[in-house]
Amino acid sequence: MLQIDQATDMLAVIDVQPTFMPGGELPVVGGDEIVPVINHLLCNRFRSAFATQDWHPRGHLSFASAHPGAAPFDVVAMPYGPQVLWPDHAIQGSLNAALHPGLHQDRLQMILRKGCNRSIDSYSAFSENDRATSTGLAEWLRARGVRRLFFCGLATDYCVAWSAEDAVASGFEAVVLEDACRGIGSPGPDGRDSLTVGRQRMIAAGVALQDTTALG
Ligand code: VGL
Ligand code: ZN
Repeated sequence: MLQIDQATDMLAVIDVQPTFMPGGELPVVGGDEIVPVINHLLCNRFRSAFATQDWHPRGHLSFASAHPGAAPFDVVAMPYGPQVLWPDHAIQGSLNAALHPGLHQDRLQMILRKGCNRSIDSYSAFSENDRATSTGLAEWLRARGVRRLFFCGLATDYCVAWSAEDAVASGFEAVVLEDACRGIGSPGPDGRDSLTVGRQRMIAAGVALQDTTALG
């Protein structure tokens, strides 16, 4: 059992947006199923929570459409390293980029928008994919006395995994609540899908993988 300490624990709700759900531009299988699970955490478990929102301008360089001849899920070399290309998604101001309308937003103390820079993707809530541009989240959390983050949302293998790894790198404890997340699971060059790779990376980084049933 994991006992929640309301003074130092916070729930991190990652990219719970229709753009990542069935019917959206970059659908994650079962992405809509986690909304009631997360609402239960927001309303009955955690007193403190924040959310992130993927928030891209049109023509964002993580979009395959911005690279002539490329297709979604191709990998290209960017100045900051390899970048998976995606269908156009999370367009600033579009209906599908809003937080899911059923999410209990009244419980959120802060909403962080990321991926606004046209030339750099930002999976992590802490820093853009160039690893150089901080979002300021670590300082915001420290100012509030947060020591441990519990992650839920989309997608397990991208924005959740990168955020949880960066949380540990920034000195926080990180727990990913896997049944409150769904993953993309895109096939990799070595035959291992991104969900397998992401879980192994998180474990190696010191992130705890748990289910919501472990919460006391
Ligand atoms: C995400 C791919 C591209 C995510 C965002 O929220 O995991 N994945 N943009
Ligand atoms: Zn994105």
